[in-house]
Amino acid sequence: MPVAKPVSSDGRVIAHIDMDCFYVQVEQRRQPELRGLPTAVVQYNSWKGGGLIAVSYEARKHGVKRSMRGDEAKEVCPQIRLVQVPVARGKADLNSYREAGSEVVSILARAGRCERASIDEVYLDLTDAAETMLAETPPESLEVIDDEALKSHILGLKHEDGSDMKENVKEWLCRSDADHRDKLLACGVLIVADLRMQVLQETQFTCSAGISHNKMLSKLASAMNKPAQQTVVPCLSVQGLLESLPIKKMKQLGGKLGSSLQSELGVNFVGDLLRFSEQKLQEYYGINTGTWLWNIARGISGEEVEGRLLPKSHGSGKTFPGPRALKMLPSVQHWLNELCEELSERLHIDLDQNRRIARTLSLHASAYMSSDSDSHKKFPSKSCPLRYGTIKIQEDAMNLFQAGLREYLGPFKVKMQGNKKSGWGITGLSVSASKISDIPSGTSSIMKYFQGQDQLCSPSKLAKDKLELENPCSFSEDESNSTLNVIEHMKLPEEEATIKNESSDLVSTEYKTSRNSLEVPFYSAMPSLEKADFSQETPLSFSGRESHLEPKLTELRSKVSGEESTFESGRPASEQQVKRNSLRDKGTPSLLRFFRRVDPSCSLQNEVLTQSFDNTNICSSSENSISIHGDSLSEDLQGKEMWQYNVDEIDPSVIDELPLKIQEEVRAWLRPQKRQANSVRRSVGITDYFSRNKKL
Ligand code: DCP
Repeated sequence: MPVAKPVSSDGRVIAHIDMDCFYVQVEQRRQPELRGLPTAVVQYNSWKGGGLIAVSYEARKHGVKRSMRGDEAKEVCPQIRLVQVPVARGKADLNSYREAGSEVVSILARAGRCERASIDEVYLDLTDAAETMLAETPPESLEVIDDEALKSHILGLKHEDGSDMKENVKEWLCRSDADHRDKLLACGVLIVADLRMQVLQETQFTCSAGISHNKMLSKLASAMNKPAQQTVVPCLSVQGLLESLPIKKMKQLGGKLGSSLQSELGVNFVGDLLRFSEQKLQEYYGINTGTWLWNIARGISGEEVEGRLLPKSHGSGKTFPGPRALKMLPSVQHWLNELCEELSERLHIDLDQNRRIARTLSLHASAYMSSDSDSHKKFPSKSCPLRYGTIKIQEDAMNLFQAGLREYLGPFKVKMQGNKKSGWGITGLSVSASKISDIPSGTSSIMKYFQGQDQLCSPSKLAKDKLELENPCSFSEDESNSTLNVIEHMKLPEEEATIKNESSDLVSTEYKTSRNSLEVPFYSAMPSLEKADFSQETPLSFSGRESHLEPKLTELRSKVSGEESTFESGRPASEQQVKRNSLRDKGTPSLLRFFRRVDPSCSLQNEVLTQSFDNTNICSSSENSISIHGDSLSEDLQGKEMWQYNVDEIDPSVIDELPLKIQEEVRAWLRPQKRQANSVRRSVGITDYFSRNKKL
């Protein structure tokens, strides 16, 4: 076996904290009489007693496993207490678990950079805290070491027969001759033990932890000794740990790649990878995967702790096992509506509370074909740009489902509509919203939305926008009618609005179908120049009279005229500049778009009431329309330019989609209108306002 390169460690101290049997603990806190009893939480669904989703450690001792259903659990452990998850909308309501997870996160985040990895898992970068402790109160200087820290498991630490384990640990923690990295880890041990105690005292929850120099090793370690314990991986123990770690236990190697490593290369343990050079691994699996494999064999992982306290995505799903499988489109529609309603609610809470927007809507389903019981074909996951608003999400999700179903049924000659006796059956449905990012700071008020937006409102820009509007959507795969519908009502003008195929087990990986797809969502129905954001990561705002807008306009023009095809690779320099600028000017899906999309012809006719806000004026024009202008704007547009829109055109549902603060402002302008309730036309969505052909 070749000699391994030394394990890389940059001296960081990373902890992975994982709650123990989390849902059970939440239920036990709610019902303290369950504490200490074999308990499991079951899904909402009475089939065979419901599926177990969390099992207490007392129940595990009796052989109860998460893969069991309630009835089986009772067979192996008759005294087990089964608690059903709370229910809302006919499905599991996980809010109490999410909130409990947030309680824990808020405690852990006190200690260092904190990444919420799942509902009950957190990564912490404790490097600074450990460095500070080492400088000020190193473990060796402490008279008493906390008992919880002394109970730590230190990988590779030998315990002589009869030796006191806690004494050994204390010795390890307090070694004055240890290498600096191990000294930092020792500090990490004390910090994490203390944090776990705080979590217990403040929430009544226990958790387990792994402490090492990187995320990968810490995650492995946290699972090694559960519940309510912590495990440390000193540098010198990394190789021993990986040598005996089954390849499938490693994150990301549980699936096809792990199987391939076993069958193609005979790699059964992570340490077996040391037999292969980096080049060889690259030949087999490509440059990136090859290098990644080479690194993990040595315990190297450079992944940063992200500093994110909020979830990366939102999802809502339900299973329909056995006879509950959905076999008709209307029942799928019913459940999708329920799921989308929940998703939409959570998106709005996220928007209101955290000022975050999601950009991608995905649909996943599991299905079977009754005419072909041997088929293992997977229902293809689909995604599209996310539009805010429950009805829109529901429509889009249904269209994604139909696109997926059409593809799924492809080889089978089965009717889409479904048939109760034979045909297809849906055993699981979920919708998720991902690509979530912050609305940039500085947009807390509607005023900020309008500052420096001048160039975008010039008549020439409006003309260009018009071109955008008229530019049809394109598709990157064969479109079904339903697919087309999704795109049509999204009205994503210049982009390749695409329903993306996703492998169900790689749901949240790349989303690079469309140059604008990530920019679409918040006001996706509002075709606007901002959509010409060529970056995939960041929405674009126009925060001033910036010269970089010009290349953007040029891009747009060329795109509209068909000169531009793909942005996937080889970006020209000007385009890269645009991207850089767009990143710099991280923008907001702004209400401004709402206003400035309106055809200039819809100016108001009646008297104008003016309210002043800082240097920007919002002019409410009595009954029919509102104009907005700013000083800076006026300058550039020879003092004439105003954004105007017709109050009659405001759909209350649009207002509901705005950030709360902005809602208040808009509602204030509209108040006089309400008295004229009959004159307010209710349309179905934002798109309706912006139809260029609409008669105003
Ligand atoms: N969960 C779920 N469905 C699954 C797996 C988990 O709903 N298939 C929920 C219930 C769990 C919670 O997520 O309590 C956290 O999952 P974990 O995998 O971390 O498992 P537990 O926390 O239940 O147990 P452990 O102590 O083994 O981590």
